[in-house]
Amino acid sequence: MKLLIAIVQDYDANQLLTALSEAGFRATRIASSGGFLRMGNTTLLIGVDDAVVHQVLRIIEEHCRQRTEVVPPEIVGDLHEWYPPNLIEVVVGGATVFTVPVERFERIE
Ligand code: 2BA
Repeated sequence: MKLLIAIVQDYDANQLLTALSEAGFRATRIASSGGFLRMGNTTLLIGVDDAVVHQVLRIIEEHCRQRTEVVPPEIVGDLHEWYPPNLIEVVVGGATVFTVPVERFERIE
């Protein structure tokens, strides 16, 4: 079994969760924020059998896309001196996914 830790943009999270659920995968949604932009994003914990990891990755690819975000001036600090405020951009996403081996999994009923 693997635990997929997927960090996605908030814009994509609902559609992605719907698609995962429709495909029969369980997921846990955690509200998170990026360490660089300090903007909200969504972290999904998805526990799946090894054989279907690629299916989950494909669903993530289908529902998460790259976007350009403006870096808030207060975040860039000294860069202010070289760039006009509000014009520093970074490309974010589609998704950052960690695939972690699961030693043990139990659902207590
Ligand atoms: P943030 O940390 O807010 O980063 C947002 C975007 O800013 C990144 O997009 C990247 O394009 C840029 N960026 C991040 N750190 C940077 C730096 N030190 N210098 C220049 N640009 C930088 P993504 O790479 O697509 O990452 C999207 C979000 O995924 C991140 O939000 C963070 O929450 C998470 N993430 C990405 N890589 C990670 C990692 N190695 N470990 C943990 N979380 C990660």
